[in-house]
Parts: sequence; structure tokens; C-alpha cells
Amino acid sequence: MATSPFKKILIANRGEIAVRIIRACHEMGIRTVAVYSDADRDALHVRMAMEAIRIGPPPSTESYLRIDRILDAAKQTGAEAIHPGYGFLSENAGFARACVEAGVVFIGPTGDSMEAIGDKVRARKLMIEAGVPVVPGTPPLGQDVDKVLAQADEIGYPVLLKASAGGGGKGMRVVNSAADLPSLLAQARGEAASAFGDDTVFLEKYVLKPRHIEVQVFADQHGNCVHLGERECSIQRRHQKLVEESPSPVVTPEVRATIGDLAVTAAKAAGYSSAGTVEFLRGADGSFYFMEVNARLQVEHPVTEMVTGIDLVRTMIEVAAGAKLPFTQDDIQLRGHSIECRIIAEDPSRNFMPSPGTIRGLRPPQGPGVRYDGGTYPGYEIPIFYDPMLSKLIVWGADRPQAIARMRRALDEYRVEGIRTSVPFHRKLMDSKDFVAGNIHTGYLSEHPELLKPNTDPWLEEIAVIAASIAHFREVEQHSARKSVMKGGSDRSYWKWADRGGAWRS
Ligand code: MV4
Repeated sequence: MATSPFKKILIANRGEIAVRIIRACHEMGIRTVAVYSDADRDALHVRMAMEAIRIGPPPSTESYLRIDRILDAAKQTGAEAIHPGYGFLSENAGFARACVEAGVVFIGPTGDSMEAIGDKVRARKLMIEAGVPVVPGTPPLGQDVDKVLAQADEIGYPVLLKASAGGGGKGMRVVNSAADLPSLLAQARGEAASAFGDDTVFLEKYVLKPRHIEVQVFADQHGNCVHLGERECSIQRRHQKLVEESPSPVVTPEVRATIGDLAVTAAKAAGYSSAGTVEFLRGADGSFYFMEVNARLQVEHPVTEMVTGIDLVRTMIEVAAGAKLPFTQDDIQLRGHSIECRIIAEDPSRNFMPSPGTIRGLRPPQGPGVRYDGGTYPGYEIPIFYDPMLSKLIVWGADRPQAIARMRRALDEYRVEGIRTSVPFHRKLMDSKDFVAGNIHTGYLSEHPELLKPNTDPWLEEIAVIAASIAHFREVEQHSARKSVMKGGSDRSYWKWADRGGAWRS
């Protein structure tokens, strides 16, 4: 595409994803507008965008979730389109419609297709009709508990209670026997009612030791839709993904073609356009079941970009402006292997307790095959109001072993000072036998508590003492070295020494 489709885009998000979208815009010659809450006055996305508009106080309900204020900011700056990123308003059908009504292009699917897939019962029905396999299950459950017991018997225990409006595991209950069902049914209903204002629940066969494998799809507004391969996202804790990779270690080219076709069928059934993700559960026996469609750009989109060479954010912008997909299914070639680690400001050794504070020092990894998508800088204070993800570390390798070796090397280079992060956890995971072998499932971390323990090697304390002594003596040494350099009138630059006293030499 020779000319840019929009002159100015507003990014209705913050953190690393706002930065990612700003980068795509600037590469396309599109001007950018950031929005920010009072907690984000000094945030990186505000510094990088060409313009920035304040939209309210720190709580997201008062800022990043305020449709009126975001549309006002678009009007005020003359932005023609809005990219919502992920989270916040990204899957809000009302926001997508409000944009259209305000004459602003929403960079994503239509409100109608968001609604067609947002409700699980409705999505299940849509997929059954389209011939996409779903987990054996029921329509919404009625009030007659005896009938529910009969329905559960027919599926066979264990069964899973799920909320139709659910997401992130809320309102979900595993039921192992008929005796447990009545009380768990009441719990699931209550949780769904209070979390979503909708107590509709249904039953599914509980798939044991499943993998979470999702397919990236891309559709334009002209009826074209392709898939861009899969991502394996099984390494997660309490529904928070921590590592993603593409391709999945268990997906063969034949299986990829099959689930790719299913994902395209699912997207077409929902009338989908833009980038989307079709989630599948893969049972230990290799069977795939449709789970849900995520109507947004996802956190883990970079691993797909690395193996396909396609810029998903750029393509979203082009397609939102009405362009046809710039590639066909035959054009999509997967090359090599990519892994992403979500680096979070939480301490995995203390039950992922948040580690707030100021980033005193920061040295992201660099070098061959390394991509760092961050939203912070040295001196930045992490606001307590939002998601604790600091950055995404993404690597590419010719194959999975090379990608793992690169990730180990990159994690070893990564320096963050002032807060605790998940870097040590990720580093241990990259050495874990089952991860290296690709033997993972969604319960992997609960089966490997050792990965979440702090380093207990007694040598570490001694090493710390030795390191501190060396640092002290170097400090003293450099102090006198600088003086003698200056006194002696040497023509060696003072600046050569100035760089050596910091904490970032190792
Ligand atoms: C399941 C399942 C097992 N069987 N459905 C969790 C959140 C929602 N997206 C779907 N989830 C699950 N649905 C059946 N029939 C296991 C999970 C599940 C899970 C899924 C994906 C990633 C992580 C998970 C962690 C625990 C449970």
C-alpha cells in the first residue's frame, strides 16, 4: 500500500501495547494520539505519541474505560480511527458501535460480530451449526436440579460448570460426582450473577490435562479470511498466560491445516473482520474442541508475527480502512519457532505477589533473534492501578531448541533493578525437562511448584557478598583512576571512565 489509509489514529490503551501500536502508525506515516489517566502522565506511550490527551483520574473506570472521554479526545484531535489494543474497551460492542456513530473507524471487528461470540452459549450454538467441534455439553441449564443431574450423568463425570457470560475461569466449577453437583451449581450461578449480571450456566465434559492451542485468523471486510497458524499457550497460572509459542510443539502440518480451516469457518460464521483468535482445547488424546473467539489483537500476537513475517497491527489498520487482505492462505509460510515470555512485576516465589515500585535500572536483552516489546523506562514508577506486565520478551530461532537457547541467553542478559520480576521464574522454566520436551498442559505449573520457589542455592549468598566486595573495590579504584587520568593530562577521554561506575557492567 503506497499511501497511508488514515492520517491520524488515537490509541485507546496504555503500556506496551499502546507503544506497539504507535510504532506501527509511525512506520506507516500515520500521526498518533495517546490518551492517559493521571497515573500515566509520565508513561512511555504518552512520551512516544505525537499528541496526548488526559482522559481522567487513575482508576480505569474513570479513564481508559470512559467511552465518552475517549471519543471526545478523538474529536478534539481530529483522529479518524481508534485502535483499542487488548483489554479495556477492545471487546466492548457498545464502544465499537459508538465509534461508528461518532464517525470514527473502530480498528477491529463490528459490534455485531463481537456479540455473536461474546456469549458462550450463543457461540457454542453458532459453532455447532457451522460444523466446528465443541466439547460435549448442554444448552443453558434450567432450575430443575434433578434434570441437571440427569444431563450430567449423560455426559459422564467429571463435568465442568461454565458461565455463559464467563471469561478467565470465573463462574467455572469442576464437578467430580453427582453428590457435589447441587451445591457447585448454586456457587457457579451466584458467581456468574455477581461477576457478569447474568446467571446463565451450562455443562461441558471436563477435558483432562488439556492444552490451550489458539489459531490466529485474519479477515477483511470483503469476505476473505485466512489463518496464520497456531500458538501454544498452555503455560499459565490462574488463567494468566506466562509463556506462549508458535508453532505448538504438538501440531503437525496436517493438524494445522485442519484446525486452521476450523478457525476460518468459525470466524466466517461470526461475520468476523480484522485480527481474531479462535481458542481450542486439545485433549491428551489429540482431539480439538472449540472454546471461544477472542475479538481482539492479543498480547501474544508477536510470536505469530515472528514466524509469519506479517505485521498484524499494520494489517489491522489497512483492513479497517477497507483494504483487501494483502495475502492469501497460500502466501502464508511459517518459518522457524518463536517464544514469548510475559515479564511481570510480580514475585513468583511469593505467590505472584505484586512488586510495585520504581524501575531504577533497566537493560533489556538485545542481539540476534531478540524482540523486546516494553512499556517502561529507567526511572519509571509502575502505577498500581493497571496490569503488572512490564514487557514481553520474544525470541525467534530456526527451530524450537534454538529458540529456547536464545530465550535462556536473553533472560540471562535482562537486568531490571528496583522491583522483583518473573525473569528468574522464566529462566528456570527454560531449563525444565518437560518444557524443553514440549510436554506441557494447562495444569503444568500447579504440577511443578519447584519452578515457583525462590533460588535456595546456598552459594548465591556467598556470591552476592563477593560481588558486593568487587563492586566496592572497583568504585575506589575508578575514583583514583579518574583523578590520575585528569591530573596526568592524558588525552584519554574522561568519558571512557564515566561509564564504568554504574550497576550495569555485568
Ligand atoms: C475447559 C477445561 C476443561 N474442559 N473446558 C478455562 C477458561 C476458559 N477459557 C476455558 N477454560 C477451560 N475450559 C472443558 N470442557 C479447562 C479449562 C482450563 C483452561 C483452559 C485454557 C487455559 C488454561 C486453563 C486452565 C484451567 C482450566
